[in-house]
Amino acid sequence: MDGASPRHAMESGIHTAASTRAGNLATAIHMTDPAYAGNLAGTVHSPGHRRYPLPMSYVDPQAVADYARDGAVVIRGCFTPEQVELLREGVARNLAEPGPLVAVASESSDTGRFVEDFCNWQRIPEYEEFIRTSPAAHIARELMASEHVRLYHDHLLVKEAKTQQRTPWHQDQPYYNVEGRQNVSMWMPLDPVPRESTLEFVAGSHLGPWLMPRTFRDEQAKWFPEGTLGELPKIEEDRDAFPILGWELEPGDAVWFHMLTLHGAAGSKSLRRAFSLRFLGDDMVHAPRAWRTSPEFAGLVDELPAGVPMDHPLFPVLV
Ligand SMILES: O=C(O)CCC(=O)C(=O)O
Repeated sequence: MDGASPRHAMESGIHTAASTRAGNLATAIHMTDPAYAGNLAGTVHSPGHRRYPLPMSYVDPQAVADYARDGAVVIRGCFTPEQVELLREGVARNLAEPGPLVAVASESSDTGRFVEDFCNWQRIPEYEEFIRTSPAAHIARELMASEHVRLYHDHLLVKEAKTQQRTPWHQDQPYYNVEGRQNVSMWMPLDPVPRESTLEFVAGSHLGPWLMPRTFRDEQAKWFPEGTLGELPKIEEDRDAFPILGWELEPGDAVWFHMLTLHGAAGSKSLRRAFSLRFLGDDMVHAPRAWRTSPEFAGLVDELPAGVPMDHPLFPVLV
């Protein structure tokens, strides 16, 4: 199903877009309530008594329900132009001074380039400011239905103009060194993204099995040994058979998806800078691997046993 949706908000701040293919509904939420920028949703006042603050809600309950059902949801306008600009500055700094995990995920013959970098928040001040001051962690908390939110890592994904390289369909969780159900990844573009090159999701795949992670360019099984996990279906060869969600996006919008949700993206005709944050909820624990994870957290296995929360300075609790 395509979740491409009109960008106008209805009075309630929620609009529902009919799917063009599979007939399911994809709901896009507009954060139009000015209260979201503050800390309190309101107060309860009973005569003669003090006012009790109500806990702030950053996310419409419909988005929380959609996330639980589909494993992916779009939240429109969740970040201000200033927050988008802050990240553009961070990305410029990151590209000028790449970190040790930087990688080019496209062929040298590509007419563009797909550049990724990971785990830079401690050295890129704009990233840390965004992580600590934007509503991202609060939104993550509500989507994960978690009391606390821990940062897992940041991930930069830049497709230069004319990049042909697809992001192959994959789940993120099998590449990682964590396990549990309460998690969410935020992916926000810093440039307008048309429907044809947006990040897409297979609705409901977060409820299914782990599938074999492979290298993007040559499909090698560098993580789980061959045969230990089922193979991904050939989604691109039979797109109509899958409930595919995807939304045209503007800077300030973000898509939020579960670490087990199958996702992928086409190449991009125009520059597509995307910044992603991965969040961990209460039930997420360390799952050391016998192989190099992506991203790798070198030496962590010596500091954090298996099965415990990711209680380490690399993974600060944000909320
Ligand atoms: O930006 C892309 O093309 C891919 C994004 C992705 O796979 C991810 O954020 O996990």
